[in-house]
Amino acid sequence: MKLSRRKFVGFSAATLAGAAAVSGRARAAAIPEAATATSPSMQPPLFPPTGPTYQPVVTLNGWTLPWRMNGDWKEFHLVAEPVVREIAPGMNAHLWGYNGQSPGPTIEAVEGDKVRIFVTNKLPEHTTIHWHGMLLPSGMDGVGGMTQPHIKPGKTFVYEYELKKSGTFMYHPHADEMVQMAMGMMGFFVVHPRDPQFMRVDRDFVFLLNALDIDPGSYVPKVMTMLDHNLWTFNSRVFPGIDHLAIRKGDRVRVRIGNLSMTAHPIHMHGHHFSVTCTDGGWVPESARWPETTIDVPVGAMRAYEFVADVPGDWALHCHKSHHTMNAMGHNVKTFIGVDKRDLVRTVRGLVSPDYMPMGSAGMAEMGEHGADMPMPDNTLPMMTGFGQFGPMEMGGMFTVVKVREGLAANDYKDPGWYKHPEGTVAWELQTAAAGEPPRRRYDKPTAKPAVEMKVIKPRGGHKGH
Ligand SMILES: [Cu+2]
Repeated sequence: MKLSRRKFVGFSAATLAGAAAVSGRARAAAIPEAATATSPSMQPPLFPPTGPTYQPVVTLNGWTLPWRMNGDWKEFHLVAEPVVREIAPGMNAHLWGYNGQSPGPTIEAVEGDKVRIFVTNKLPEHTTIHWHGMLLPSGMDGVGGMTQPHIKPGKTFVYEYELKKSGTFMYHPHADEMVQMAMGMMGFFVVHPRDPQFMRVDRDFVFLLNALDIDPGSYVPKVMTMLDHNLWTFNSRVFPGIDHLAIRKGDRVRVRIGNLSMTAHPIHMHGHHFSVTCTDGGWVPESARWPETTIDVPVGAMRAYEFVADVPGDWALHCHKSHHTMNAMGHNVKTFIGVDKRDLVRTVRGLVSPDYMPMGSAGMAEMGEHGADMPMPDNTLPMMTGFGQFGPMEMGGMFTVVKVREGLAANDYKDPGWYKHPEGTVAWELQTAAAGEPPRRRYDKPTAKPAVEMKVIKPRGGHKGH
């Protein structure tokens, strides 16, 4: 793992050898070291060195927070701080997050564990952490002003509780929430079942849905935006910067999706049928599940779905709100379908600027192809971008690819590249003279008269007062 250690006064920066391997000095100190990661690449799953075994999760473009044991307490250390996050190659955002990243690292533990979580505030304003969905003592719930005093800048608070239930939870501030969440402060908290066979899967992916509003050419999100965001992200990344989900054919797979944006996201996956097996309220009994291909993830909720990956190929996994699979600029581009470009150019050049370039009179697909060549401010991503093996993909935002392949090694999450389709299994172009001019036949019978005759009566002049 590419982890560097956060330096604390009096602490040495030791190399991280394993999840629970911390330096003797750190073990002796009251406060555990806080691991930091800044790479936007997915880090390998973190297997537990001691205690009950489980299949660890992988976080798209993220990592799991190492811990240490202190007696029978599992100790973690989160640092709330400003971070720089690469949204996709070509764009960095100045966000707030935890331990070097937004979203923060995933916390993993086991049902029945006693956890002690240190939270240090390196933000310019106060914060707290709320453990979303967790069953815990009221005073550990993290609602600033209500269940605890705020954590002032430079201070460290300690949260301690026992993990009563396995499942999928989240963490985020409950202090100046609109600003702090708009700045990217959030993370996952996965509690594995104590029985390693219960709800066992072969691959377990997690990611958070978040929205940012960053003007083209700028770096900091506009924190007062309520709904009209322009970057729709999985784990503060947009297509084509989002990790693909590498899966071995035959694997049982879980995908856990948390929504801490301000709008719902219908998440759709191609090629397989799945069932929701867990919400942030716990596991869904088998008798209460039904098959789906799209699952709406409401605001402030988590949905985990499972499927057996039995069909090899490249399968899209994306939000079905089509403007959520686009990047910035999406909102201000007018519809020009059917408009004659020549007239438009003449008119608009006169009105606006001699360099005006119209887009999209025959649809906007041309932007997918030429997006990267268009003049844009620095630190701005094309609205539609990305190339597959057959051409431009015309996507952005909340879009990634599930890649099911034969014979991957267990826990190998490396991108296997584009699917090699077996001969004769790809949609093909008809090459005959008639291809562009199909023979047409009217299917409906044109009627001679409209069914109901209507007479339009000219309205009288305006009402005149007495
Ligand atoms: Cu969406």
